[in-house]
Amino acid sequence: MGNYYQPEIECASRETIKALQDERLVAQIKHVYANVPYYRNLMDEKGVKPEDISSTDDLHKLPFISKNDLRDAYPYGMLAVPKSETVRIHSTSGTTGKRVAAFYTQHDIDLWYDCCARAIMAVGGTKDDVVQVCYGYGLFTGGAGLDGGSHRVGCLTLPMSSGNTERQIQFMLDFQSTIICCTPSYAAYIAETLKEMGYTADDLHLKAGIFGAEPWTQEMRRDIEKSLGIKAHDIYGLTEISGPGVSFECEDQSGMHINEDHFIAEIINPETGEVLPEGEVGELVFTCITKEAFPMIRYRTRDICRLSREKCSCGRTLIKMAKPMGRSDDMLIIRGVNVFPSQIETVLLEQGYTPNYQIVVDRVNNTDTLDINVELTVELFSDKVKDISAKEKELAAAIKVMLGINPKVHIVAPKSITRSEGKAVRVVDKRKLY
Ligand code: DLL
Repeated sequence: MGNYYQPEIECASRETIKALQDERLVAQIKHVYANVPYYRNLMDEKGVKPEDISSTDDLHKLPFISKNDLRDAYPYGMLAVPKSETVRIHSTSGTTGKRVAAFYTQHDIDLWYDCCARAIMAVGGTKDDVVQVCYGYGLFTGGAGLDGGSHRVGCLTLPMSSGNTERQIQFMLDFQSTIICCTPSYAAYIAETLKEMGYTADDLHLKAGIFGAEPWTQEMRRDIEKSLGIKAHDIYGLTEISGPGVSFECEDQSGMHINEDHFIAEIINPETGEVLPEGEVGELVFTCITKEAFPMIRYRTRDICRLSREKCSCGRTLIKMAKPMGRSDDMLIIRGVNVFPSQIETVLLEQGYTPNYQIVVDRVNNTDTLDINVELTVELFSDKVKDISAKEKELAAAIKVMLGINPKVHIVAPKSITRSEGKAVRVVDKRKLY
C-alpha cells in the first residue's frame, strides 16, 4: 500500500475522475459566466454559452486565456467572488511587465494545501517527518503552499524561507530535518555550502527533497541526490493556478501526477491552438474546476511538456506530465535554432561541471552569439592556460553536438557566478535591449 493523502482520488478509476471533472466543469463555467464579465465577453465573442458545455469533451469550445488577459484585468478584473469572500493574495515576481495577482477564498486555500499534502506524502512523508521549507514565504506561493501541505500531513514544519544558507544547514543538523523543499538551484547551493562547512550528506537526516519552481534536468537531479544523500522529487505549479502542487512526483520519479480532480490539463500546439493527442509535446493548458475566487479557464501556461497515462508503479491513476523542458517564452532562438537552457545544462553536468553557469546571448554584426560561462570545479582544476582552453574547446564541441550551433565556452573561476536562493537566472539575452 502506497503512502497516499487522499487515495480515493489519487487512485480513482478513470470513470470516477472523468465523471467528477464533467460535473465540476459544467458548474465552473456557469460560475465564471455569471460572475466574471471579462470571461463572459470572451465567451460571447466566441459564441459559446454555458449550456454548450456539458462535459470535458466540450472543453475545446471555450476560449483560451493568457497572461495578457490577466494583465488587462489587473488588479480585480478576474475576481469571481465578492472581495469580502477572499482571504489571500499571492503574486508573481513581475520581472516582465505588470505582476499577476491571484486570489483565494478559504476553500481555495484548503484545497491547495491538500494538493501540497499529496505531494509530501508521495515522497514518503508522514507525521513523523521534519519538513524544512526553504522556498520563499510572502507573495511567492512556494513557502505558503508547502508549509500548508506539511501541516496537513502533520509533519513538524520548519518555515525557514530562502536564504541564510549556513543557518539553513545548522537547523537541518539541529532538528534532523528529513524532507527539504526548495528550488533545485538552491538545493545545489545548499549542498555546496554543506561541503564548505566541513559536513557530508552522512551528517544529515534528510531522506527526500521536493524541488520545483524552475526547470531542472535529470543530470541535476542525480547531482543533488548524491550530494545530499536523498531522493529528489519534482513539483510543479504556477501562481495563476494556485501555486505548487498542481502536479507532483511520486517514488517512481517518472513525471508528475496532475491533481485532476482540481485541474484539467490539455496539450496544444502553441502556434495554432489545436489540441494535440496524448503523448505529443506542446504547450500545457489548465482549467481549474474547483477554484472559487480565481478560476482560470483554458489558461495557457507557456510551459512545454507532454502528458502520459501510462500505468504508474505507485498505484496513482492521475495523469502524469513530463518535466517541463522550459517555457516557450524562455526558448532562445539563436541563429534560427531553438535552444532551451536545459539542453545546455544537460551537457555541462554530463561533462562533470557544476550547475553554476550562465548563458549570454548577443547580436554582433547581425549575427547571434552564444557565450556560456561555466565554473571550473576543484576536480577539473588546472593552472595551465593550455589545459583550460582545451577544456573549453571540448565542452564547446559537446554542446555543438547537442544544439547544432557553435557556442563560445568560458571556464571561469570557482564561485564567480552568483548563486541562487530562489529561481536561478541562467540567461542574459542582450538582444532584447535593442
Ligand atoms: O513557481 C510555483 C511553485 C513553487 C512551483 C514551488 C513549485 C514549487 P510561479 O512563480 O508563478 O509559481 O512560476 C510558475 O515556474 O509556469 C513554470 O514555467 C515554472 N515551474 C514551476 N515548477 C516547475 C518545475 C511557482 N517543476 C512557472 N519544472 C511555471 C519546471 C517549473 N518549471
